[in-house]
Amino acid sequence: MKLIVTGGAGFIGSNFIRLLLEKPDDHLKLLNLDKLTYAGNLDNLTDVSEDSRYTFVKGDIADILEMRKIFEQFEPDALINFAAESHVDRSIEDAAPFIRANIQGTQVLLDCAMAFGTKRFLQISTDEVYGSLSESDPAFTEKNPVVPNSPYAASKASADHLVLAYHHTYDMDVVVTRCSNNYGPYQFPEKLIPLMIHNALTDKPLPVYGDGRNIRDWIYVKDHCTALHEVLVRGEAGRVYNIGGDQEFRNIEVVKAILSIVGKPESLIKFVKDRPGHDFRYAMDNSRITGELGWEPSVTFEEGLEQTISWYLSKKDWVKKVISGEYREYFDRMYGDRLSAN
Ligand code: NAD
Ligand code: TDX
Repeated sequence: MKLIVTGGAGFIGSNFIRLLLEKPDDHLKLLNLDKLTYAGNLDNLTDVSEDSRYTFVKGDIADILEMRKIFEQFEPDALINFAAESHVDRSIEDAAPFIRANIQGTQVLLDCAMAFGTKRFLQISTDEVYGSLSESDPAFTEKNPVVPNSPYAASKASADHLVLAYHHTYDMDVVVTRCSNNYGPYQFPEKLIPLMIHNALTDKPLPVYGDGRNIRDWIYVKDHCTALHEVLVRGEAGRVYNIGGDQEFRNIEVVKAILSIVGKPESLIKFVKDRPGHDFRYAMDNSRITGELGWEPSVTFEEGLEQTISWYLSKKDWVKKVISGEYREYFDRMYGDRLSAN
């Protein structure tokens, strides 16, 4: 199979590529297509870069001319679209890059897939398209309405609608997955878990938004990747599959668990100004993927968090490299006032 993986230099995409290349499949040809934004990092894939089944091409999924050339040359059988602007806080600062990458980029890929006869299109989406739950609401099923709240979530929801519309209108073989919060190796330290690990290890304040009672459903990235492989190979065309870890925790519980594992005091926790429009709770009902494809999450939050912290401890150079330059400016913009105002 010839497979294009867009956004393969990011957190989940690089974990997915590693999972595929670990399988002894001589028929696989994998093209990693990534723009290498601040979140894309080829160091995430140094261990597989010499694999003869793997190629990397730098490109912007929203650039139709570039994309047409790549499709023409590679002639993919399938495409899995991870490429996106993925951080909610950045979308609140400036929505424009999210509209371009997440919506326009998806439209360009769909048009190329249609024009060049790509047989399967897997769109990686998120639980955030369903909006927010209260404490007592049942978890999201695929039948929940799509009511996104942040510019990021709205851009992902738009892309989902486009992908499903191409199935309805042109009978394209598409599948959409919506996953809960991922954590694990190679996650950029702007998201909650890697940021808190990094700050705890370097004795910096841990900025918890609002009162820290917001709830997320955490999934270890490798479990997400095994689910994606099942959906890619066996998912039904035109269908949406929810993927979750069945591990709901309040942010403050997550932060305290990290401090306890690394042996740092809770006095490092700093409650800061809340995220505007902050969704209270996400939770995923996995019954469809479990019932139809037999997939289940296998890593508990305790195991996954221990493994993730060990990984960050063993990859201090990786962290050092990714938090230089643009990251520092972002951190000052995002947290400078918040941390000094409290
Ligand atoms: P990430 O930010 O780590 O990686 C995104 C990758 O996309 C980067 O390598 C970046 O360079 C690339 N990219 C961005 N714009 C591009 C463009 N225009 N053209 C080509 N490449 C581009 O994100 P992630 O956390 O790995 O998320 C991957 C996907 O999974 C995203 O679509 C995200 O919405 C979705 N998702 C993420 C989570 C999560 O918890 N991280 C949960 C559910 C769904
Ligand atoms: O410094 C912080 N302090 C804090 O309290 C950060 C970065 C986050 N938080 C809170 C906000 C959220 O309630 O932690 C929770 C998790 O925040 P993020 O890691 O930014 O994730 P979230 O906004 O939940 O979105 C994530 O899950 C769905 C991913 O970033 C998305 O790409 C994915 O689609």
